[in-house]
Amino acid sequence: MTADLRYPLGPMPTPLELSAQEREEALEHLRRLPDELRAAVGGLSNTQLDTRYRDGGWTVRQVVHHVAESHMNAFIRVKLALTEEHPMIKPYEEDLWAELPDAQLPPEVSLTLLDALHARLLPVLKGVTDWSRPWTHPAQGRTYTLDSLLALYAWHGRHHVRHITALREREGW
Ligand code: NI
Repeated sequence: MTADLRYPLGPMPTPLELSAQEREEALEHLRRLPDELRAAVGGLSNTQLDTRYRDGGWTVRQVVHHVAESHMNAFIRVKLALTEEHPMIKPYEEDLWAELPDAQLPPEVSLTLLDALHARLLPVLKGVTDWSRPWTHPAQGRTYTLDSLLALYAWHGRHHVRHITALREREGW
């Protein structure tokens, strides 16, 4: 039950190579994400925004800010992979980031940030000609490609939107 609430769309995708159609679909998910996240929190009160989407999980407010900072990291990783040979990316402690004071700001701050961020991320991704360009995650010691990054973040946005919409369905909000 807890696992289902945490992974409503199933686990994060593992490294893989996408077809042209799968890339188009992933890009479309990323294009729509800012609007979908804004719609997911639309009309929620501060009390609702400060409700955890599951026991022990983040609040709705923390989820929104997390998506923005996760996708900021995605943007940096894409640009590193496109401009350096086999870069080592920098992991970060997402649970600790979510405890810093900016995670208490109104969601609109990160929704506006995501609008601008995806407006820049999408053209960069649409310009990719070699989806096999690699990057390495030092903690995992594994090498990934731009394809796996695209699949990961297309899943990631929908995964967190679903946390919020599933909570609203359960609570009747
Ligand atoms: Ni996440």
